[in-house]
Amino acid sequence: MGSGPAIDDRDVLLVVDVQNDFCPGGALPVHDGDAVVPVVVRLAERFRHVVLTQDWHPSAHHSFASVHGKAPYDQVTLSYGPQILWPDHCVQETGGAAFHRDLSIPHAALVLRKGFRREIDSYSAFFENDRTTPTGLAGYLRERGFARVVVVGLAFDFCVRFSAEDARRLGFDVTVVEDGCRGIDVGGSVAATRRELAEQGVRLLDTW
Ligand code: VGL
Ligand code: ZN
Repeated sequence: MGSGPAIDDRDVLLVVDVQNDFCPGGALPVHDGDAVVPVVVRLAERFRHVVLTQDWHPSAHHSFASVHGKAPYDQVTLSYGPQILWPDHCVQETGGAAFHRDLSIPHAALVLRKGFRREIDSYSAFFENDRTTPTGLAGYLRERGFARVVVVGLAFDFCVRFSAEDARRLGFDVTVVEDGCRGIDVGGSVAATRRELAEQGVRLLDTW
């Protein structure tokens, strides 16, 4: 316990999308996704400041393959660019959109929902997939005076990746803790994520 760098009051833990649909048995299961839960809970106990994100789609969301009559994991071009199509997942107020039942982080201060506009997906906790429409999280973190963002959750190669990259671009010091993440790995996306994060100056730790 407590083996990683010291945690101080300017650090915030960002817990991305630890929801039933991304866990085994869910609609868009990430291999071993539920294995992050005990890791994230223990890590969160050591942070004073924690923010959770929740993927939160209306039915017939445009990231759903079913809407386009296509197969999951096909790609299409939407108004804002390429979009991978997913099985219907994290539909608002369904059990699949709920946090994993063992994700117990009572002191989390903010739950940020994303992906709630039907026409646009939102992998990042900071911007929708047009990369310009803000969620407001950057303003929240700045106003609270946080300097370092530590990112864990699901999926490593999508929502964790986009959130970490945007946080870095916005000027935060960013660390991703890999044993608190699992990936989907579409066409080598896990390896590409590791490379890309390192290139952008995001620190990757195996564990903390
Ligand atoms: C995610 C695909 C679709 C994620 C969300 O949380 O990484 N991936 N929606
Ligand atoms: Zn989604």
